Amino acid sequence: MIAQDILDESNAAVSTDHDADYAALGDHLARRGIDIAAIAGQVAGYGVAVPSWGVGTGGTRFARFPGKGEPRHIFDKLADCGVINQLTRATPSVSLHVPWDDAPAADLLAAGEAAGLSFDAMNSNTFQDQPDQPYSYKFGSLSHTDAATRAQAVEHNLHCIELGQAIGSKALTVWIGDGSNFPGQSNFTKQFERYLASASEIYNSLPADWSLFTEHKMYEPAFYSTVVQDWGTNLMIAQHLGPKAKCLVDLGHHAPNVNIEMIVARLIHAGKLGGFHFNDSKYGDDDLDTAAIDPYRLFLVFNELVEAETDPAFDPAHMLDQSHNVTDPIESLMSSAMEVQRAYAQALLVDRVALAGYQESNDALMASRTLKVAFRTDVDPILAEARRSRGGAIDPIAAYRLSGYRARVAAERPEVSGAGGGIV
Ligand SMILES: [Mn+2]
Repeated sequence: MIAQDILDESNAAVSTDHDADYAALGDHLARRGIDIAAIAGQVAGYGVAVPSWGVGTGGTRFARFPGKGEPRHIFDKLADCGVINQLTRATPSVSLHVPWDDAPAADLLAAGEAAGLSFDAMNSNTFQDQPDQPYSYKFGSLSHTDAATRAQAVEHNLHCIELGQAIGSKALTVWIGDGSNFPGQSNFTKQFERYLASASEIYNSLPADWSLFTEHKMYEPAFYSTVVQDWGTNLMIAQHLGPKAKCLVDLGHHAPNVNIEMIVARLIHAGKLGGFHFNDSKYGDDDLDTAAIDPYRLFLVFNELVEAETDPAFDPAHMLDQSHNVTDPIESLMSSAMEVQRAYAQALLVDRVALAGYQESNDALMASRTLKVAFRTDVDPILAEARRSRGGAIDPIAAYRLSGYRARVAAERPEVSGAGGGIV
């Protein structure tokens, strides 16, 4: 973790400016009838889970260029995730990926507590083969033509549930790489029916207070078809399985220009929005940092979420899911968590009474402008105040750089070979 005196020093350097900016924004929002303290309180209570795999350097199918001080195992990853939450106070939980993060539950619990973190959704992995695994997933897992391979994939998911129960998780996220690369390679209907039968076995083993999130993705690693290719198939799965099954929306798993905020609205209507994997993209599943390219789209997604928040039972899971190839992963994850909070804060500023009026009277221009007024508000002082009020950093990136954390862990953690490709 970062030493308290470093954090204090970092905050002291910018606290006078921050106080002035927060007061000025407070005056501005008061003229719009908005209480800045109430917004800051809501933002402070809003968290997004960090993926354990996000703190390692990612890669492409061409190459991976490891950074300094790469985490060696789940305990290093939890330490890094602890720093992210210490400075941002926006990431109170970690989402584990099994078997990458497999470890005794007692050890995970102790390390989580030391880092000040709880455990979010468990992620199973049947998209790559593990050492000593009897059957290969080369031609699929939950939808494989071979019953023994499907049973092995189901069994792995049950193990994830078992480990998750022991560490306080309440959800299982299932994403499969199953699909096909050639027209005719797979019988679409039979393949989907095999998937549903396998998913039902997992669903039937879910604890009563757990959720099952299924995640769609239009392509990759299969490039002609995937079994769970879009939100329509995902919704069919959730409806087939039952009330504990819901759809996970990964922002990068759609075709370019797809109206994701509208998909969000439709899934909310169906009571099947399970949660999000936040990231950004330009061409496909690029796994770029959240809001790096299109912050307005992220805002529009949150506009739908804030609209739905009036239902107290509405509680989707929020997680970052991105790949860091050219940045320090800790800095990218802190920055992305802040971008998620920014979109949430901006969506809270939307004048919903005015918006509803413009919608009713078909005033398209003023309806659009109402959203833009909220989106264009610089909410940085609100985010900073939310962090500071909970013991975090006014400027997390500056505090992190001041701390020398990366150099310190690089001295403890051996250099990793850069050979080989592969997404991490
Ligand atoms: Mn994802």
